[in-house]
Amino acid sequence: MTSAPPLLFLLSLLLALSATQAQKKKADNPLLRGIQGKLGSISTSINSSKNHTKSFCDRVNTTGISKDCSCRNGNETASDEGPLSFVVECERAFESMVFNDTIGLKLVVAPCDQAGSSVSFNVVEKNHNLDYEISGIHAGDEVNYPIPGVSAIVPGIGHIGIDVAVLIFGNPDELSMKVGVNACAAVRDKQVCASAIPGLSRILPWWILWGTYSFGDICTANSTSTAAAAVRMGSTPMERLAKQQQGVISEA
Ligand SMILES: *[C@@H]1O[C@H](CO)[C@@H](O)[C@H](O)[C@H]1NC(C)=O
Ligand SMILES: *[C@@H]1O[C@H](CO)[C@@H](O)[C@H](O)[C@H]1NC(C)=O
Ligand SMILES: *[C@@H]1O[C@H](CO)[C@@H](O)[C@H](O)[C@H]1NC(C)=O
Ligand SMILES: *[C@@H]1O[C@H](CO)[C@@H](O)[C@H](O)[C@H]1NC(C)=O
Ligand SMILES: *[C@@H]1O[C@H](CO)[C@@H](O)[C@H](O)[C@H]1NC(C)=O
Ligand SMILES: *[C@H]1O[C@H](CO)[C@@H](O)[C@H](O)[C@H]1NC(C)=O
Repeated sequence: MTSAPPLLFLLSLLLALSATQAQKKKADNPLLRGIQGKLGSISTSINSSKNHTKSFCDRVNTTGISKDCSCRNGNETASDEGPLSFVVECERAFESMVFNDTIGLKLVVAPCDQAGSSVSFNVVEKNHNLDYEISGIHAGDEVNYPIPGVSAIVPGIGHIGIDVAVLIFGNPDELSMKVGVNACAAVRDKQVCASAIPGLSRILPWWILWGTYSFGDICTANSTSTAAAAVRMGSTPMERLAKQQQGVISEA
């Protein structure tokens, strides 16, 4: 019976080890990593000695991207993009009683933009044949852009405008993004968004891209040293992070 305590000890050690393994596994989940990054513990998952052969889309594909979307790396020949950009194109048909429409969203992301990482979008809406574009949204911004004239009709609330929600903050080394389509309304002086609105929560928000990325190595490898230095100056305003944690855009 004298061997029992060491055995117990070994057993508990094993249990403790497997618990640590489980935690590690959880932290390695790219989706969780993206969300954790958004909530503040960004730097933990960033390893600057990344595989330099991975393109923007290789990295975006393995983080959060909607199955309604495809990613392609920008190139010299296309007019609306440069080689140091990537394009995410998405489409979804919302066949719902409260919102029956098809929305297409094209996102052009320029992580290495010298004025700070930036994004442009183009939204296409089917029912009204609308084609609407916003460009030059820079890191540090968190904005809901109403899609003109497009709304859901929710019983008890009425018309709720449909927005393109764009959050982008950080720099090419640690760029956090969350982009999609959402709908928010003021109800009794409080801003409520789709996920808290019965009937609408089943279809919106439609997040198309979310995550924290490290693109700095691509920017550096493809620019002069001065340009790379300028890129790094598009830094992270931490007030934004705090604001964003309470903001409408941060809801899941
Ligand atoms: C970063 O990744 C490389 C290889 O992928 C690894 O050798 C290195 O130890 C990592 N560094 C840190 C700080 O995690
Ligand atoms: C880097 O990524 C490429 C393509 O994804 C892969 O073929 C290659 O093996 C990777 N290299 C390392 C060292 O991980
Ligand atoms: C450049 O992008 C366009 C799409 O915008 C694509 O048709 C073309 O094949 C691309 N060229 C290269 C060399 O990848
Ligand atoms: C949505 O609209 C299409 C025609 O535009 C119609 O056929 C379909 O029944 C509608 N769906 C709902 C849920 O209202
Ligand atoms: C960056 O430069 C490297 C080597 O100069 C090249 O292989 C790679 O395709 C470039 N990446 C982009 C996005 O242009
Ligand atoms: C993601 O990146 C490109 C662009 O969509 C695509 O060709 C590829 O199949 C996707 N998946 C990857 C790289 O795993």
